[in-house]
Amino acid sequence: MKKTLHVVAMLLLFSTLSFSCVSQIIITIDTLDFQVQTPNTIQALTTKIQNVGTTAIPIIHLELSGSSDFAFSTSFIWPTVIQPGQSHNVNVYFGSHNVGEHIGQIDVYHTDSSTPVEVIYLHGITEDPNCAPYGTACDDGDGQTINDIENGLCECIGTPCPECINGILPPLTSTIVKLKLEGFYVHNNNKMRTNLNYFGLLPLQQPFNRVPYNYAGDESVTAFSISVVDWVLLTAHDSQGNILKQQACLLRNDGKITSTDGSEHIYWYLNEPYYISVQHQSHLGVISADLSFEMGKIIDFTDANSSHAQGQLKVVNGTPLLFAGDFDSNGIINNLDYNIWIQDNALFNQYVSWDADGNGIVNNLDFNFWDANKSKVGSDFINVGSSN
Ligand SMILES: [Ca+2]
Ligand SMILES: [Ca+2]
Ligand SMILES: [Ca+2]
Repeated sequence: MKKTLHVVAMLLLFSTLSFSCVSQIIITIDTLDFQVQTPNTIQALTTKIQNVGTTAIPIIHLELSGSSDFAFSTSFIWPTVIQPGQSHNVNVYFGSHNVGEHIGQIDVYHTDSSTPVEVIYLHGITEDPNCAPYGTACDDGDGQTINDIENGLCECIGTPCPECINGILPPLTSTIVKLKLEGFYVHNNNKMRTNLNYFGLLPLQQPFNRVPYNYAGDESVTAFSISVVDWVLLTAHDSQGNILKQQACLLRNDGKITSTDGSEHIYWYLNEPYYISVQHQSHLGVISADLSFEMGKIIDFTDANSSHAQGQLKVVNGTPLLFAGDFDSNGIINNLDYNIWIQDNALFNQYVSWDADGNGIVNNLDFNFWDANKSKVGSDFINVGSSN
């Protein structure tokens, strides 16, 4: 049987650019994607190495590694110098006798260096004639991937979409949240203390990956800006209180909550209006008064006139504050919290949930916050889905 051989060029990532300030080289395309419909065909693509700097690039050479299904040639003889503004073509050929996925790379070296200064990645698929052609729409059965297509090897592959629900990206909304913690609040300057940050006690990874939060997010920072007070956990709830989404965020000393990248807008991909609750490890959580589905919705728990203050906040000298003293973070301030404090009530330079005033020291001052607030119960909604 005679088959017609088609070469289908799927140049998927042709717009990708690679920059390097050090080498002053641009490789026009840093990933070359080939598609070969059947075995024993050859496909050629060209990439370009260009000196975009103002000085000559030292003598360099190229090395091909990985799959034997690739070969390359250049438009001039190596080694050489690439002058400013000059560019040179690198021709890459792909062909295989074997059905399958093939990966290789071309490393670009300065001759005086043993590590490549740039890399051209190569990717090819030799399609299996018995499978659906590459690009055929399919369903990989995963609701958190989109644009699912056959890869020519009888596999359905989707593009990761962590925010997707049932394979559809919901609308984007955002909230801006502000609050003050009773224990951390310093009335003299209307800000919260940043001792935990100043003394290097704050964990770089989000701290809610424990009972009762059981939040497994991977939020982290490499360093804290000086205004950061502590971590807080934001949760979007549906009208019944069920958890829709969660995000570990940072509380600033002025009361604003930011994402780990510093954004005051906390973004949510959601299909329905939602409440926002905020939890802090030594304070009772709070939840917004109304369902919202508004971009940039401001939820200000520091506004004494806000309906959010109804019973959830403690107004001290006119300033609404989250109640301190929930040392086991379960939404109720009671004897169980006292028991935690009494077991370990003389600590120094520690990050613990029974340090109610957030100064890194556990002592009677932390007990006093618990004592003033004991028997206070937080919103039921906040504890839906937690394991307390
Ligand atoms: Ca999918
Ligand atoms: Ca408690
Ligand atoms: Ca303390």
